[in-house]
Amino acid sequence: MKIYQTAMTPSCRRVSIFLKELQVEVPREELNVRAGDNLTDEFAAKSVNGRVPLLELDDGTTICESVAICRYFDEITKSDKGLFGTNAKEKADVEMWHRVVEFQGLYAGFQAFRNLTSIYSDRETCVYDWGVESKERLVQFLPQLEQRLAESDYVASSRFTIVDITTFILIGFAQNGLEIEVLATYPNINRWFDLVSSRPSFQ
Ligand SMILES: N[C@@H](CCC(=O)N[C@@H](CS)C(=O)NCC(=O)O)C(=O)O
Repeated sequence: MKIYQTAMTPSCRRVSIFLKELQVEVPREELNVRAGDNLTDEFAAKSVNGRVPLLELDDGTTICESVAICRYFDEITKSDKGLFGTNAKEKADVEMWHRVVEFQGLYAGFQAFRNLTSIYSDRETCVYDWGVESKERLVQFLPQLEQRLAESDYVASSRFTIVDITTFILIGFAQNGLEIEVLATYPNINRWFDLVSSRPSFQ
């Protein structure tokens, strides 16, 4: 098996941190998505969404979408770390917060970056105003996250879960990719960010 990735991209980093948490090593093939390595017919034939990360299994079948890849490894390793939750309520909370953080935070952030920078104008129509609006939606989501982390040590549960990995990727992307000053503005996000950053898998 192997993972096709562009290591520095947020979605690939999300999978890499998750695999480190599970202490699973998977061979990688590095692609340059900015140069269009994912736009070839060969890659399109392997991937439903045409993006990285993409997991290729030994039988030649493939899985795209970073959360689907994480879930696959969580299942096959029979992990007892409960990164997707342990009981009915916690699993539902993980699912709920994961969707909230992805749809209101990460997806908005990606749309902001792609449309403000026109980084992928060779493959999609970039709409600057949609970038501005998407960035604003992400900015408006941050107080909700701050409130949650004022009440809970971690985002979805009282323990570390996959949602903390996704949220860590989101905050790093907001700070560095979109120049939103998150950590200096929100003390509880800052407290949580220090907590998760100290985990070996985040180094
Ligand atoms: N929802 C997907 C997002 C994948 C994604 O957008 N990957 C980006 C890198 S972070 C990519 O492949 N970009 C190249 C392109 O859009 O052509 C996931 O979680 O895997």
